[in-house]
Amino acid sequence: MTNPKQNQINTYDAVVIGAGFSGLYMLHLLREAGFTTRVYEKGNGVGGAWYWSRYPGARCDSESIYYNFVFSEELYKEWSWSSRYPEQPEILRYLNFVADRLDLRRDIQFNTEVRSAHYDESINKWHIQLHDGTSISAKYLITGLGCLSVNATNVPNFKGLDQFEGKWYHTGAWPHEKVDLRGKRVGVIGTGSSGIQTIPVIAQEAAHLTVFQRTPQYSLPAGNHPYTTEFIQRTKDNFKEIARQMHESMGGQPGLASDRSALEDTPEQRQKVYEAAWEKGGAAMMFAYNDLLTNEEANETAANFIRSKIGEIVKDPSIAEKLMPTYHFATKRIVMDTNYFETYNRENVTLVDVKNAPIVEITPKGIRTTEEEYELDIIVFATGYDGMTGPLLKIDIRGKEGVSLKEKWDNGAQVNTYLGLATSGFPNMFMVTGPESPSVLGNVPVAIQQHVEWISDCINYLRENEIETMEANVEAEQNWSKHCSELADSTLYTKTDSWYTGANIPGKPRGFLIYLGGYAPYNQMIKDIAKNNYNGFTLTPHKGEIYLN
Ligand code: NA7
Repeated sequence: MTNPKQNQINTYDAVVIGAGFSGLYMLHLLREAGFTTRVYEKGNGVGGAWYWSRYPGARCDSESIYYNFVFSEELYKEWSWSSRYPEQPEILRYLNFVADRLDLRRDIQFNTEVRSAHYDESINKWHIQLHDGTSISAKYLITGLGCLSVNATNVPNFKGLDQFEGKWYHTGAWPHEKVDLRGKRVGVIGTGSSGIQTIPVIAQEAAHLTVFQRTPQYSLPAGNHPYTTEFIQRTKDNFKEIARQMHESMGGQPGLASDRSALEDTPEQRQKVYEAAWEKGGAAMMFAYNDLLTNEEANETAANFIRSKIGEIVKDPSIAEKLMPTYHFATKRIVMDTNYFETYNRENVTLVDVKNAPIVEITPKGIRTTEEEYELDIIVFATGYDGMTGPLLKIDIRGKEGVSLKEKWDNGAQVNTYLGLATSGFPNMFMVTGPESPSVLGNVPVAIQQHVEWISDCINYLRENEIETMEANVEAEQNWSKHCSELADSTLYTKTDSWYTGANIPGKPRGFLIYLGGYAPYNQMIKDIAKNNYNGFTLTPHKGEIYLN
């Protein structure tokens, strides 16, 4: 039977995929500018990753007062955060508040998956196919998929998962109804940010918790605390200054950078600096000195300090030893916790080192490593995502001559983008926080606002100047990718396997897909490129004349 919707064609100026921070703001700006815009969202509500990541203990690792939109003073002042690091339900409420306040829902189609987006060169339009067979066409395609998305959760391919008699969940696709852990034997695989947030909370409810750890982490105390109404009022009174500092900082959160090398200080001075940063909590440790990410010796001083803290907190020295990381501090995404290491002092928690004794299979009763079988009622996969490229490659996106993004990027070759905003061969397609943009190395809503504003200004420019298509030049993107790799190679980041490098996904081509030059310099650079008639892009006017920049 043919699906009646298959013949139904709708045309928009712009289609946006995803209704998280990116999609919401993109819709707002394009609609304000008079473009017909439609957002397609897989979930039954707004929020993106915050809609799906409902695992116990899920919270943000950026400070709440910076983890919001600052394009509107009014909007900022109407919302009040309750604590320094907000929990997932509060962030989701915030995004719902934004959607309501800006009346965005009427242009968002929920419960809708975009299956494919193919560029038709004969009419310079994108044809977008939805899961129910509906076809849409649009002049502009904008991906607001996020760098880590429910589409690209990583559930390792363990033998036997389908035979497991209990229940299993991935942290990034958690059920909406409460999962009752009381009296249950729970296993958590993974000790990244999600694992470290959920482990202390699960331990309090479950009968027993077994943590399967492959790589120990330098988790830092979050130092979370409620905000007073006076403090929140002060942030509102200082809105302009806060917004300015966010945009002018290297990572979207002001006040963190140091101008000193760790090696300039004596061990005693360093100890004091690190103690103060540990006490302050959050990301302060990472920014205690300016060379922790570029100098191995400097990095090791911070790594040693954290290892000694783990040794002080965890009572059993053999468990403490297993929890001590050895990779370069902060070269995996830094993790912040509330009582993570303390959790290993509990009677009902077991730590299993699966680096030494890897998981062999999931059995009907639980998890079997090379050494032992652990019986479980629930398995939690806190095993992360196929980050950066994964969310884009899960959709069949094809550009000119039917070439897919997958063919372009997933064949072992270097991912190529221009500024992380566009990629050659895919005209009139823009990626919010795409690969090779600053994206996840900072406070992501700021990176999103910078990209969304740039894309919106760009689409306005194309309309005003009667430009039919805009496409990144091959040479410009090759230079950009080379620049990104060189910057990454000048740091310690590329010496560690992580989701930043693609090493967490078996078979994924390696590459450091984040621009490390900092949010503020990057934002200035993309603005200058725009001012310079979009240098590095080819703009083709309606009449067929070509401007090569
Ligand atoms: P992460 O940070 O990618 O962490 C995933 C964890 O799962 C990490 O400890 C991995 O160990 C572990 N893992 C992955 N695959 C396996 C297998 N096959 N066996 C055992 N352990 C495994 O994901 P998160 O969801 O915690 O965080 C993602 C981001 O969300 C985070 O950075 C914040 O930006 C928010 P590994 O370290 O690879 O040895």
